[in-house]
Amino acid sequence: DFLINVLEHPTFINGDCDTNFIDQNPELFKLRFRGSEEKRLLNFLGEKVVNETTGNKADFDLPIVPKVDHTEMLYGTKQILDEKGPQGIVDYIKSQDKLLICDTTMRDAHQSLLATRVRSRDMIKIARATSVLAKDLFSIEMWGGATFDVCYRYLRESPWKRLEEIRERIPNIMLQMLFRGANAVGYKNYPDNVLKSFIKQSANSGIDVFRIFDSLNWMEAMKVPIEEVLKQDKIAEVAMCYTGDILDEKKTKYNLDYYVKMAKEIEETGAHILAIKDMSALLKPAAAYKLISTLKEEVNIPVRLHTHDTTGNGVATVIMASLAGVDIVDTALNGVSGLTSQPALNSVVAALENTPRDTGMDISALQQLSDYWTSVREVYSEFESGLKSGSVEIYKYEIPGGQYSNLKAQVESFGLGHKFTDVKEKYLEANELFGDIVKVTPSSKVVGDMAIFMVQNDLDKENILEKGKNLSFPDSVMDFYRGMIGQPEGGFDPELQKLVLKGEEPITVRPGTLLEDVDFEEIKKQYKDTYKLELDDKDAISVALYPKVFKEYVEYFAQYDEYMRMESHVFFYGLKEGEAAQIEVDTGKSYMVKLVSVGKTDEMGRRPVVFEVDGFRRDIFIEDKK
Ligand code: 3PY
Ligand code: ZN
Repeated sequence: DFLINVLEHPTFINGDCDTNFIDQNPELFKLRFRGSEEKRLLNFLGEKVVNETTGNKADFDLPIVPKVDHTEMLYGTKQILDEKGPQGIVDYIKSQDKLLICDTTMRDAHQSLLATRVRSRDMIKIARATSVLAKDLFSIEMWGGATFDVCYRYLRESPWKRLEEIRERIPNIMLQMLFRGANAVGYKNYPDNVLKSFIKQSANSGIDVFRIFDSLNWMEAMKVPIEEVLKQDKIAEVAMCYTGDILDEKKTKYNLDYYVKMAKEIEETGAHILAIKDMSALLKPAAAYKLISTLKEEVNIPVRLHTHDTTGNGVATVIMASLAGVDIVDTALNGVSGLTSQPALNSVVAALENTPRDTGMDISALQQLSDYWTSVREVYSEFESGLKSGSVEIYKYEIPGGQYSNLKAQVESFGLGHKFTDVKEKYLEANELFGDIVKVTPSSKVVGDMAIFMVQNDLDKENILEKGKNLSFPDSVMDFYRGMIGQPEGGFDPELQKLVLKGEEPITVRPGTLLEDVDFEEIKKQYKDTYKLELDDKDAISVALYPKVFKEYVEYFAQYDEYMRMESHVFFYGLKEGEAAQIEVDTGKSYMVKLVSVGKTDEMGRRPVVFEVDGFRRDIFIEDKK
């Protein structure tokens, strides 16, 4: 039971169109499920109120969007890239004395603080103001990492639309994404044609800077994505993940020489920028100074620092990096900075005022943006991790920010909440067993899963070879030893590899060389046959990356519509009895909806919910699932 959008379009209904109209509006030929938009909206709200929030809703003030005058065309890094290409950007960076700033508010900050839950609505509303008030930003990180998955899975919105809508409103600043090398925006290796198509499409949809990393710092795994970004004439920023502590002479594996060697290998790939990716906030201020001053001597391409503030030392690390000559740093607007997020942007800008590395950015303009995000954050409080202060135990455990704030919940879900400290100790021990590996998505999950497994089965370094004979190890650990995540520095311990794989042969080549190309036309055909849906190239890529998640996303729309334009407090909490809100749905229509009352459960297990829509009473029933 489907409708084609064009049949409802006023221009089409009035007959005011020729075939150009159709060429210019391809979205009109998308199929969608039939049903009353209004009824679906009320069901969505009713479901929230009856089964999720049960009428408990705090009062939220709508975040205030600063008014800006944006009549003048702003000239920023995006124009440099478009006019002069990637080399133009490299030349621009090299010609600056000021410290260049990237704002991660729309990606890593909320991924690390708010379980990646910030909706496009809250970003799109502030995008225009950001393009003006933060016009001197080097780039804005707003895509990649976990955002892609979470958009479909939890927010029920399209990450592609997010990108395109933000691109439209921020025409002057480069947009940036985090790309997990062979894992793209997922957790496993994908075939080469998926990686290439994804990069090409992302570039077309608005991404200018691709930060590419590999979770084991394995250069081989990054080559295909690097080549594709270069081919697209976008910025290839290649990262080395920072692990260990270069100040500690007892730690010999990831020492200064290791990073210098890797930096040179990165430069040789043709990368435009070298990034130090300090996902676990291990880079101490003095180490940052030492590492960056050395890299500035050893490589010619610009150097960027990405760090987190998990230990509370983040701003100090950024300032020391700046003194050592780092070109660009990642920070987040103060309202969403600190703890497992990035160091504070406004604080860094203020600290450097009237120094040789003055960023030139306007403190009071940035304050308005930060205030906006402080009030947005209120709506997402249920996704906060509960961490209240920085913690230096992270130097010992080397757990990345996002995993650190999630691990407790994961451990609790196994009924091991009381053993959280043991799990952290086992994380350390598991890492040692693996030969001290880089830990970042997805390799950090291997170590985390192994740590929990060791606690569950009373395993330690001494008994694992004996006890492990009769155990089947977690999938992620199996994949690691199979070589499906790549090859770690120093190789695998052969004894452990045998123990885990129990006779299965591991691979030593890049997994992508063994994976068959995905057939995008076949994906489109399947969706047409099963759902009567015409997928575009972007959707087909999403299916290749997340087959199950995308299928659930599509099936969700049998019941509801996409509510990307709905305010977040309504999206997450519905309405309170007596509360009214103007609700815009994605077809562009808008309804004034008031929740009048929620009645008692009847003999059929349903609760009557009464609304008023544009002044008319509407009664629906919602099954009480509690
Ligand atoms: C991600 O892969 O999502 C990260 O942010 C890694 O640090
Ligand atoms: Zn990060």
